[in-house]
Amino acid sequence: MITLYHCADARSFRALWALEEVGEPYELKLLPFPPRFLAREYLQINPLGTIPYLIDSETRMTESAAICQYLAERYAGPPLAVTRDEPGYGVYLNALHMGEATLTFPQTLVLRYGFLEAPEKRLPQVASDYKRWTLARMKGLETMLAGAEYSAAARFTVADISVGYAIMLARIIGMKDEIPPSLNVYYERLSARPSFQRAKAAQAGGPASVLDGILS
Ligand SMILES: N[C@@H](CCC(=O)N[C@@H](CS)C(=O)NCC(=O)O)C(=O)O
Repeated sequence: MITLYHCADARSFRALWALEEVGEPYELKLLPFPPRFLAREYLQINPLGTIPYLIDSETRMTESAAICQYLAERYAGPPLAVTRDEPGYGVYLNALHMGEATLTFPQTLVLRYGFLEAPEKRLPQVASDYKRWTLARMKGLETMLAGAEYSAAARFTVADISVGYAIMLARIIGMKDEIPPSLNVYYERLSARPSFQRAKAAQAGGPASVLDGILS
């Protein structure tokens, strides 16, 4: 049985959503955020202290986009994954990694220096610079999508989970009205999927998320 360590609405949501898409049974371990401080024993399991952490037999994984790729390729295949023989393969991998590396990473600086640090340690300049950075990348995403329903191969894949989570986080931290409207339409299409709804339901009732307090 697959085990996933998760904090509500954090990047591990990608893994939870992907698990719901593939339909493989799993055990969900809900942690308070940040587990490094609020669940110290978790460091014995994942020395990085970060979530997600996925265990599947001998396999241990800590990167949300890689977990999506792993679950799709190991347990589902097409249509959820794009195979290397398909024309959309490169675009698929690009979107899968872009969701985390380009679209989510700058948001963590907005989150940390705009919301999570104690007020005296906040850095408004960093928060506003990385907010602008994020919005510029979101504009680039809009151009890349060019009105398509999905990010690759003209169908829903785990690349959409990766990119969709980045938009979900942007909306949580107050950028909903600043990101291009077409990205909100794209996100609403993704989040209407039963798998997304099941993932949200699965995390309900766990420890409160640090993101709860900053919902805009
Ligand atoms: N690149 C990794 C980042 C993992 C990560 O940093 N997760 C954050 C939550 S969104 C975390 O665990 N932060 C808590 C900490 O650093 O103590 C991924 O995509 O999964």
